Amino acid sequence: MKGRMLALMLTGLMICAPLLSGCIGSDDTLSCGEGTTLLGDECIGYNDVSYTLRAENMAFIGVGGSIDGITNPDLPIAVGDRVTLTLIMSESNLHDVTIEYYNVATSQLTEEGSEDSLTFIASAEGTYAYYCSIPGHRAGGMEGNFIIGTGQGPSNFVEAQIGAALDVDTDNIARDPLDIPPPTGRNETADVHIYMEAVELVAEIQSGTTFTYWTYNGTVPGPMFRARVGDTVFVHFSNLEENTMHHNVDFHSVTGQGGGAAATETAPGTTSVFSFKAMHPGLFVYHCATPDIPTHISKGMYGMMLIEPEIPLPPVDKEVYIMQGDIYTKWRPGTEGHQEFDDNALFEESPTYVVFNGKFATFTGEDTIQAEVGETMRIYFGVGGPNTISSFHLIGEIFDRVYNMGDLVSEPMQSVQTIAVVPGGAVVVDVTFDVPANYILVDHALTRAFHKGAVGIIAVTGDEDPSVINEDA
Ligand SMILES: [Cu+2]
Repeated sequence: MKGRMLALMLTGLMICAPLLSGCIGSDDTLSCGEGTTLLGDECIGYNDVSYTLRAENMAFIGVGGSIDGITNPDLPIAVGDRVTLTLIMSESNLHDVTIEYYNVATSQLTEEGSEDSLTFIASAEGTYAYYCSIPGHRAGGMEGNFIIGTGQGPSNFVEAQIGAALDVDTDNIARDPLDIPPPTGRNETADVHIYMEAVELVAEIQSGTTFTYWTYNGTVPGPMFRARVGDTVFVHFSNLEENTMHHNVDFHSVTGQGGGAAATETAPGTTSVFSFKAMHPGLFVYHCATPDIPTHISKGMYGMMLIEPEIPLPPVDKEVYIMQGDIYTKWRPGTEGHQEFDDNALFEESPTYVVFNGKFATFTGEDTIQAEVGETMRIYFGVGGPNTISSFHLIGEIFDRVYNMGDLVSEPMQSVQTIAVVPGGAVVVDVTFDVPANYILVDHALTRAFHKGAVGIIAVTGDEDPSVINEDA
């Protein structure tokens, strides 16, 4: 497509004898005169057509003429017209206009009042989308159509091939599941300061395949924080200067506007601080709530905060922090190269990856979680989502205690095989390992585990106990 467009543009610029109807040709080459363009094997004259759109609140608004004030207007064009489309920023954000079929785009604009244009010759009849290519913005509503000729056209659009894998900014995007602050050990309230940084970075989603993540503190999920009910928590939230997007945090543990999202809305290169009182105990999710919110979450912006109750949970031998998320990419798992975010898949809620701690089959190989026979493990498990419910299950074990929905005040459920954890929800499970085995963590909607990546291993070593299981009986 690119080569053909280039040829069209060049032929449009070439000058031949001005009084000819535009064409100079031999048997297999044709070039067209100024003001004409090659369509099929004919040179025809073109008109110049201009449209202007402004970007505002996740939409394109028409400026002037028949499209004035219309949201995501249809833009009619005659076949062969030379089209100039100008984008004006009506807000500070990050937007562009892309027409994938014609392989043209404006530059990505940030400043309110800035503008850029693109030009192409509408050589093919049909309906072709214009949209903002910033991840999530098309799904968020920044999409309209060029209607070229009748709008009925060839559907000869070829799906793009994946590009080469990018250099990574980190060796491992997955947060270490054992990296959890210890219990507060306090029986009175205190002021607690937490420090968070929005970090946009490239990492492997699986071996040979990279993805651009948006994170808190450089990992998925972000840090687990720990406070006690009644504490005052001071949140220090920075957005790195080199980032492209605004970010913020909605804490489910916060009582008040947006869970702190309004107070933490932060442009690249700046820091926000706010405080809240932890009114309720429980295990709470936090996540980004900057539009397009599902995209910011899917790309990795979630984590959890444990607000300990007045009567703490019984102590355990080992604590583990795991979160599930669903990721929407253009190509299926196993495709090597740099995965791109897919707005259509997000809209259809059809994730290509469903993962623990941000990565396909995390906690396998050298990242397998280790434990010993007789240990009791407490798993803090949450779903960042944005969309899929987890049917959380540990193959080969039964959860002894389940603090359902992250409720740490009620009596726990007991002897549970599988627990549903909703997006934006969490659970605390305790499990004691009776015999050695490779216990397999899954979302028991098993396509997600074995095709999309929601699988991990807890390798338990120690003495066999044939009274529990005898594989040679
Ligand atoms: Cu964000």
